[in-house]
Amino acid sequence: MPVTLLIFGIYHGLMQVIYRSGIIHETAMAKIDYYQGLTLHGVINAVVLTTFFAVAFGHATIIYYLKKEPSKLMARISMWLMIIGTLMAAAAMFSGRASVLYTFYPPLRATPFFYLGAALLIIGSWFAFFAWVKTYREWMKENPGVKTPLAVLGTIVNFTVWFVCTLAVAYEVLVLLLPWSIGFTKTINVPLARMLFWFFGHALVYFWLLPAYIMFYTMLPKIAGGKLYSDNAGRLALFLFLILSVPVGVHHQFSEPVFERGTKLFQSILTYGVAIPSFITAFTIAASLEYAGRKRGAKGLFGWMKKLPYWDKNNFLFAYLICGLILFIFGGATGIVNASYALNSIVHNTDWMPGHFHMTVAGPVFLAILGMSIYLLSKLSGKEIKYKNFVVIVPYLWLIGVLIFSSGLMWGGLMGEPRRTNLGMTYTNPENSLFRPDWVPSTMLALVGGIIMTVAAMLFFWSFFATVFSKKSFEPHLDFPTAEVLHEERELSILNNFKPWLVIMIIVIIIAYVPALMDTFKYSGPGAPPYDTNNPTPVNLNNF
Ligand code: HAS
Repeated sequence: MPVTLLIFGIYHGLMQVIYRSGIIHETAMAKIDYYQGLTLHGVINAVVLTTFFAVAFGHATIIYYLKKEPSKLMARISMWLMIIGTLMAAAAMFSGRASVLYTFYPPLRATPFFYLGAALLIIGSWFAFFAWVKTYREWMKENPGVKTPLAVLGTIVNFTVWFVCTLAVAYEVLVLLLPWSIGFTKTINVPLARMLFWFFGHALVYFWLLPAYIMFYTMLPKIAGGKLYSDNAGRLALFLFLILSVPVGVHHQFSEPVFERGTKLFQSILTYGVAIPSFITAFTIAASLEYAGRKRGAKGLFGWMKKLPYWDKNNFLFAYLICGLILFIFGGATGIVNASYALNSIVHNTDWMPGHFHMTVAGPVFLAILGMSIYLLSKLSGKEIKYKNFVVIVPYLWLIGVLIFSSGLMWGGLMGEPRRTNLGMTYTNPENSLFRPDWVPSTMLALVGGIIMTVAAMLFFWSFFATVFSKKSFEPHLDFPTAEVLHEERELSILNNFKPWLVIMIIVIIIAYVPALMDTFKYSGPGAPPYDTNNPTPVNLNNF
């Protein structure tokens, strides 16, 4: 279902570059308005696809590595809640009554169905998590003293972060947005709603990322032909994500006057901190790949890079994971630019930002999702993958597309191009008095990248759906390539015990967010009535 919806998500991505490069000067295409399309693009790609994938991959890792099956009833409840929620939100977006983008900032208002749908999607994912926790606790009782498998540790860390951060957005949706959208409350506290959203919003990006990290640590070294350089490093990185993913949300709000300097400074420092587990990962995975390359006969300092199985059709996961890692070098570096308060004031709300996040969420995250989806589809349905040549070309085409696309966006961003704006109506329309000729080359570059990305996605869909509709040719089974560890490391109990990390997590969140909450109450202005995307005056509730 999410891969089918992704067809619309990708189409609206293509439409973005077409609108913005000034190829068309319209507010809508095929009766879908610019902001409606952008909402569909963001919600389908960044929220629906990622959440469904994380839950499906989580089920698979728990079952495979613990050799125990969590409650089927809970899994079914989870699946149906997520499906019903997605259908409600999709109906709201397709009918044009929820053009509020994936951040759904008030005072933009959507129909209550959109908020309810989003809440059900999230609550559904909790059910899956609760079942895994029960299974994991049973496994611990049956296996005293045995180290938690790294993939399971990653899944539990990821969903703990998800559960904690979604509590804030559930409060925002159920207590603030829903009653205001229905008309029970007349106004909303905008700074409070935005703060709650970003409490969730940055942890969300690591919720997207960690399934890919699980693959980098537990599978990539094996499929590269080597071993994992350090299991302890992987555990440490995952636990650091547990404590640092949530208390950094204010770095999305550096430009907002509602937070005092101290609040921003503290969360800025923590943001540098949350880059550390990714640096650990960069080192550990590069070392694992170097070992694999040398085992394949590589010589010299960088010779290992040439010896890796880039084009092996029967080992296509390697291509997806390595292309994601390469993109993440640039995605990570631009993230650190964003985290720097002074530089943030130059790039905030410009095209730089989608440049950054397409090299992260549309980089390692998206490629890991695509690769693993078709891998699991084949294994679990017993069907051979069709058009394997396409499957192995897709990540390289996508990598080239994203590099070109993001370069165009970041170049434009540094010249002041705003994000989330239909530039074709004004700035990239030579007929308009606001025309900016200097923004034409950058938006054209983004267009070229966007077209290459679309071609890559079409090749993927071709192969994916050809496989879905093909005949079963072997017995379905669940199987993951699992890397051995290079060194037998000293076992550290702190790296196999959730409790101390959970306590630190709670303390750091309190230190970071109590001042943020106090600032919000201290400086919030009067509440806001609801607004519609295309209208600068408040919505008349009776006409909505
Ligand atoms: Fe970000 C905004 C800071 C990571 C996603 N980010 C966003 C938004 C999204 C997003 C979607 O501080 C926009 C939200 C919106 O709509 O407004 N981000 C960071 C920092 C990191 C970071 C410090 N972001 C991510 C990840 C994302 C993501 C991951 C999605 C999955 N981001 C920000 C800030 C903002 C922001 C501000 C707000 C800006 C504003 O003003 O609005 C760090 O976690 C990054 C650390 C990463 C690294 C890279 C490590 C490299 C690795 C690859 C190694 C390669 C190998 C291959 C081994 C340090 C692991 C070698 C082999 C060969 C053959 C070459």
